[in-house]
Amino acid sequence: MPKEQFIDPVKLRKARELTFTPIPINQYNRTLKEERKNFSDEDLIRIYHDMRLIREFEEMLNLIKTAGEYQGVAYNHPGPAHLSIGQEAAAVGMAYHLSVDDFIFGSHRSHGEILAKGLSAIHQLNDDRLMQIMENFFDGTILKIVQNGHKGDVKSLARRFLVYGTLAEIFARKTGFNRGLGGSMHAFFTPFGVYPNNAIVGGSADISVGAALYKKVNRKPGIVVANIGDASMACGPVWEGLSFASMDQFRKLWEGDMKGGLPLIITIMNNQYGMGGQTSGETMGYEVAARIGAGVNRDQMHAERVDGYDPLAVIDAYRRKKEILDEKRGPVLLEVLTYRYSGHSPSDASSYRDKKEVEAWQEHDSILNFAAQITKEGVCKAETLSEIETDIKELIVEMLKLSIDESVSPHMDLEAHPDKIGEMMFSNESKDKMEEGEPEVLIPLEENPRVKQIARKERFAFDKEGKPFSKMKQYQLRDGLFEAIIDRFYKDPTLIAYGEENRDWGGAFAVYRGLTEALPYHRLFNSPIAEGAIVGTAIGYAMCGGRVIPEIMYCDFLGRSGDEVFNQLPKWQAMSGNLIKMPVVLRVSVGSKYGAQHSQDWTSLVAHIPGLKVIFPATPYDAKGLMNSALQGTDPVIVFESQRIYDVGEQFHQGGVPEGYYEIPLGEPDVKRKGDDVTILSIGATLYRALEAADILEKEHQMQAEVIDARSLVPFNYEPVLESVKKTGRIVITGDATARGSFLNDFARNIADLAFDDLDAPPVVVGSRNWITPAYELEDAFFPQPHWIVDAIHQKIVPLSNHQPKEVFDEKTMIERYKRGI
Ligand SMILES: Cc1ncc(C[n+]2csc(CCOP(=O)(O)OP(=O)(O)O)c2C)c(N)n1
Ligand SMILES: [Mg+2]
Repeated sequence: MPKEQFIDPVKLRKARELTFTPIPINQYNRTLKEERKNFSDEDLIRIYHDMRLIREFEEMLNLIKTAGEYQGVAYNHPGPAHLSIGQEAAAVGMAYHLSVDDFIFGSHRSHGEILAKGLSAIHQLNDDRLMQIMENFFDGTILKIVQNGHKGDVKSLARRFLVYGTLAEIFARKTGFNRGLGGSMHAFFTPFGVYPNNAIVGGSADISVGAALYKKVNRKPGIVVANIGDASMACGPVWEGLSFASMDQFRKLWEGDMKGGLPLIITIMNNQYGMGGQTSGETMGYEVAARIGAGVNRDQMHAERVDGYDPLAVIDAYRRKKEILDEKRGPVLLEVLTYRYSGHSPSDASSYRDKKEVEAWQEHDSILNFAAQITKEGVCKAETLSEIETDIKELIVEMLKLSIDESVSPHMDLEAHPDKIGEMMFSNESKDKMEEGEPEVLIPLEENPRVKQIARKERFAFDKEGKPFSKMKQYQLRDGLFEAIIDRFYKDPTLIAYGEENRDWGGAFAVYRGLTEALPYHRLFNSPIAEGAIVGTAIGYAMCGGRVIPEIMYCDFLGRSGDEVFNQLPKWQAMSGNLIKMPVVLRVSVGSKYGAQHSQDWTSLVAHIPGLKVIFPATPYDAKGLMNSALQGTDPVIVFESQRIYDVGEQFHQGGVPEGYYEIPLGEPDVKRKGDDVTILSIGATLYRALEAADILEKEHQMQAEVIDARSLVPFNYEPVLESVKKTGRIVITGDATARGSFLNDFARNIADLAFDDLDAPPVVVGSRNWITPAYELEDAFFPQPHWIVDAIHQKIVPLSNHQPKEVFDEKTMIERYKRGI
């Protein structure tokens, strides 16, 4: 809500008409003769070579998949191979003008793009640089393999490196580009500017927007290209990515050299089919996919369709579109018309299309046509092209043999190293900043109004007599989060934060109040209401080397970013073979008072996903210390915050919340109250209800409860809890998540396992009811209440004398509820 942009009713209510500019379709019309001034003979032959190599590579895989053999070499590849036979000109045309500083992202069908971009990089880099890249990559492991038996120059060695690394990855070998953990659909190689390919349709769209944001904010050279399919244009993350990429603020509100559009080309690789669904004519309504650009922004995203069967047309388009990006007028939407002869995958019987259609496209084959053109034009003789073909075939046979040779290219040995993949789930680094440099800020920290306001607050909730200070006077949980975050903004020049209403408003729950004054637009901004893109762009930003704090306003909206949180954020570190770091601290606020769609605690959902760290601080001291640790790390951390307790003061840490920097390690639970008779382990805001329960137990039943605040869900150190259970022999686990399938049960199960001999009774779970969260006035019947904990102890662990339970936990009732699914 930038106040300076006045929204004038008089102007806006006037009658007028929107007009669109024509969207070019296949407008390239230069002849090869005309193009010869722009391309040397060598260039043209190279274009042929690159297309031909991709074709052979994919045909080899097709034969391996369908006949189990290529050129007499037999192999059974059980994994996927989504081939792009027919789409070569689109890939080579794209890569031609891109440098290693230009990053491409792709889809499940991106072998061709990896090879095209890699070959283009090899052409552009000098020998020293190429050797350096090959020597440094996995300590030269791949280089050593491809050097063996190689005769020739560095570029031909690099070509072997590229083909081998890609193929070994497809075959899940530990010597592949991603240690065999990515595979066919996810292979990539960042030193050549090839960024992750994504098996989730449209998955690369919002991630690539984040990569472009990284380039812009950190003033990095190069552009970003997302190669996504025509069918992906139906996907939510793609639309959210388009919305995010084309926000007006880049041009209207960002200042100085930050003013201007994102350096991004979203390329629709339009092969005209999803798997079997025909996009134009059946499953979509756009007819020409480039039409979409017209609805996105005033520039119509400079959208056009080019003929992807002519490599020179594609090269021309990229050259022109790159110019637009250089002028900061991005983003661009480019539709590249193409066609795959190969099935969606080798098991595809092509039942959805007529053989004649495939044949008709084969008659227009880009490689054959281009070969005919260049020989006709006298660029080279047909024999030269045959020699190229022979050379490519030899290369591919040789690399195939190497990549399937178990002694050269083994699979990861998980018998000898059972935890090898486990070790790759997190990077666990500790870094003040992701890059050297001076962070851009607007005022010195001490001049910040919020910092000044906090300086006047009481950092411990109680005075010397134990009386609480007024709420306004107390240093609150939101202040703890703020201090950790603003401190990092002044340390790490790459750090940015965004989400809904983050700027000016100060975040919906006032954690960011004071940040707007401190930071330029490009470090703190309002995003569109696009939770998928909020997380997806953060993933792309982090992948490229930045640190970022995206925010989801209510936990219930996590569903909107399901793919990003479940499939992307947690997986890329391990899928990359640990080449990628993911310093994304995702803040998620758990709602209160707003009913069913605004008050659910979904900690369990994310704790279930391998690859995410999950914390839920419940005190100002823990909020600051845990947030500091999350921001110091290089792993994705989901930080849950409860709206019930943003305003609590520090009641536990004697001396109050320290003013300086300190870290609380992720994974360490904390004993908030000592006791010998029963342990209560709580998650998040339920801590305060657990403490009330402890008061009741003490006053009414002379029982001392030990209350442990989990603080973290993943990772989690069970030792302090086991220590407590050894003493008490009893444990109740409580939190606000609906009990069924919750992490509370995970805790219970593991504690039963680990402390069986010390327990007098099985661990008891007290979670929320398996209902919708009702209105605030009815919430007490839904969320665990202090007396529920007492009632559960009475009914499930030890009978309490003179106790009349109100909440029922007996077996009969529970079995009945389970039967009814509630
Ligand atoms: C979210 C999601 N839905 C469905 C699939 C299964 N699937 C894989 S590829 C594909 C078709 C994709 O078509 P398009 O985006 O045009 O790419 P193309 O395969 O044509 O290259 C489908 C439905 C998937 N991988 N991800
Ligand atoms: Mg398609």
